Amino acid sequence: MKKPLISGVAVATLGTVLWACAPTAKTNIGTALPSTTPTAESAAPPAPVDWGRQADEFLTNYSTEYQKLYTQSAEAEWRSNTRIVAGDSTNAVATARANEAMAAFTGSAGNINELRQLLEHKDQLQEFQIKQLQAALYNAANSPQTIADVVKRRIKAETQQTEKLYGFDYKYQGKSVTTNDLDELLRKENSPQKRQAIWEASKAIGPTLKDGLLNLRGLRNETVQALGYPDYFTYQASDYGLSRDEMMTLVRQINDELRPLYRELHTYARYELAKKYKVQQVPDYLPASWLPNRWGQDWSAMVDVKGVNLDATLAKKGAEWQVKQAERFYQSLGFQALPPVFYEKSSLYPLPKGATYKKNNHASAWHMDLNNDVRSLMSVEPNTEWYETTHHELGHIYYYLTYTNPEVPVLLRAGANRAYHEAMGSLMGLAATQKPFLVGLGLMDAKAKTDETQTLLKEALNYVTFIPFSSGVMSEWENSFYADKLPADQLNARWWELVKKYQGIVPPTTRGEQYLDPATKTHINDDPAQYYDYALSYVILFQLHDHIAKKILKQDPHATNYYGSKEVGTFLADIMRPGASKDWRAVLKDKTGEDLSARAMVEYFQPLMVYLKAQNKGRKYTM
Ligand code: X8Z
Ligand code: ZN
Repeated sequence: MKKPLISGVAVATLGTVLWACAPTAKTNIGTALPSTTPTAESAAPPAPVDWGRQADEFLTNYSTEYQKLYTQSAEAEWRSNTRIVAGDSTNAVATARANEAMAAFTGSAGNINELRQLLEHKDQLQEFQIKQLQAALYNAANSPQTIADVVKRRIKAETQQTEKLYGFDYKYQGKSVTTNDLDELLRKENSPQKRQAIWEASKAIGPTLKDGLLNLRGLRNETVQALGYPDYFTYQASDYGLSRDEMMTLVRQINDELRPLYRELHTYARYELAKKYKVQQVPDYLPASWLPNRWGQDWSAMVDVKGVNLDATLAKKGAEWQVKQAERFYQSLGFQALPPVFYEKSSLYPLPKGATYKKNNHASAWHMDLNNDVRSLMSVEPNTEWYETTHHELGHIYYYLTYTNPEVPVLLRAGANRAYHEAMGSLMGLAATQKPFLVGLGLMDAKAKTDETQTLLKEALNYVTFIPFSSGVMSEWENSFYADKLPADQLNARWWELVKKYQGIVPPTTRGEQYLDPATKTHINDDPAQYYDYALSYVILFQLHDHIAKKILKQDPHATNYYGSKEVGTFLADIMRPGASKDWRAVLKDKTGEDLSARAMVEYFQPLMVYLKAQNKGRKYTM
């Protein structure tokens, strides 16, 4: 989840601050500026305004108040996401209040006016100041107090949607199940009939979220329109300095570049899964219930690589070991140990059976006070998926800790862009599954003969299959939903149209408008119009990995061992340390010599093309 303020799944994105509060949040910052127009009475011409000093004063005051309100909001959100009690509105009320206070401050007319005025004098300001002012103005657009009532309603609707989303009681075969249970069943079950029932159970939440989501679309769009953004999707894309069209062009290009490989994987999976489920007629499109993931975004559980059984190894080690091991990996690169607060206050594991409350079931990382209070919210179980997710979340945590330094002001404590924040930990997740790493840590027998092609296939079923989902289905649907005002009676039809077009997947039975399958993806509700972050993060991840393997470690990108390399740690920390104070394009160019491009990702999987083409020889291609 990307909570508003905890931005991005909890990544603190600058762009998501909301909240409006009572008059208490008023500060005098907005009135601190001297008038620029001399009055009739003034005898002497006014002294020239020192805009640089003015900006400094404003930013100092603003940042202090912002950090305080952000912290209060994060604490309230933390409670709302870790303790969901049916019928108890205590947390929801407290969260709404904290978020309103935040909104009243960040979106106050005084602050907006002053920010605009200061930004009119860019030529007299430093780059560093301009960036902070722009970040504050971006935040303001999410809660302009000129339409305080709309913002307030949006905050309330968001809190309610979160409670519905994570308070839902999933049922399979008459019993309550967790999303972890459903995921495990989808990875393991071999009967197509049972698979369909499991898949349908995982989609039962959709209709319960429909009214809330439609209401939120209106409120989110209306909120940002007050500051001149045409719609919420455009607003989110602007955080990258891109227009809506530019963002869509970028993600479509990424999708096109990976398409030939995806087409081979799709053909391969149709034939292999038909064999596995003993279905005579190979379907032209993959039934959604055949895939080992609720949305078909990760198919890696389809393949077991002989000699590697990571799941079995992890099962023996246990969930706690996984978190500690991920921390050790970061430490081996030179990062510090996690601060005690991380272990004291995080919520890392599933709730005990019989708990009387629920918690957010999607992984996230939180920068509670934009300082050293960092926490993660997960439901870690010992398996490969959570092993990677643990590395992913610690990537956010170490990003937070690294840009929390005196050189980076509070307003710029965010990723170079949101995708970088998502890329760091996913990169470490990839590195932590490569053979030399596993052998080095004794997680795999050094003498085990493993098939490199099968290993690469398993990776492709994880990383490549994700691209049509993220850059295609999710981004296109949210673009339609927010910017093109997709009619309320076409929400599910549009979703399945995109799923077929981009993923080549179809639902097991007709899914009419009584369902709302996109809403089963948590991000659609609580991390809106940002899912391309993940598509871009995979592209960046492979660019960083390619550089690390070839230039730093001098190893084959397919078989690396980052463990213990301080040079790798320095490389990553150098990207993290400036936070959002450097231009994201410049960072990539400086560090890898390349512009953003799927080149490295395509190159990494290229050896697989030959194998897949041979496997698919004589098979019917349908995409
Ligand atoms: O949502 C996430 C992270 C959030 S911090 C766990 N991811 C995407 C997803 O689960 O859909 C990571 C990769 C894709
Ligand atoms: Zn993340």
